[in-house]
Amino acid sequence: MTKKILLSTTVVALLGLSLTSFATPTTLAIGKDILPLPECKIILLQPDITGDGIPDPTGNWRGIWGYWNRNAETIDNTIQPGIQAGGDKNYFNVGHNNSSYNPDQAVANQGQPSAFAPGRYFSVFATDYPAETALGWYVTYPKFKAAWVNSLTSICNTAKTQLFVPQSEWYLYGI
Ligand SMILES: [Ca+2]
Repeated sequence: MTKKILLSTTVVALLGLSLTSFATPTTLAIGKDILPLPECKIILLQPDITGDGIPDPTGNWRGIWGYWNRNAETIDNTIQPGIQAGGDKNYFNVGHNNSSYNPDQAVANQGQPSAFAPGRYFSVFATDYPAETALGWYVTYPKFKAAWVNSLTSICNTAKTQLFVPQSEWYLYGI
């Protein structure tokens, strides 16, 4: 909101126009892509079970996600029906090459946003998935965009791990 007000004020100042001469910004501010952005993964750990004193993997990975809404407006399902979390324009599915919409909300809705604010956002939410597999996020506004967390996804740094792992478990990661 602050951003919008500042922008309008700047434009008005530059052009010497009154606000009333502006068309509604909504007509110009939408229609660009929303990009789902995978960031990194955390190999989830549990206390040592093999007896070597070193924490062991749980068998699950935690993928961290952000997004980039290139529009100047928040995009939600009033603008794009189906873009609510788990809808057919904003869903998850398992596997590297499985982009088909699965309406099962336990699969399709992994806690992603239902409304995409303007701009680029990091570390918005996390999804758990079995180690050595992949999880795809598929967003359509206006074009279909796909992204995955998988075995190739880089390991999160300490700061990001601290964001998405409860503090009581930081010791497992040596932090
Ligand atoms: Ca161990």
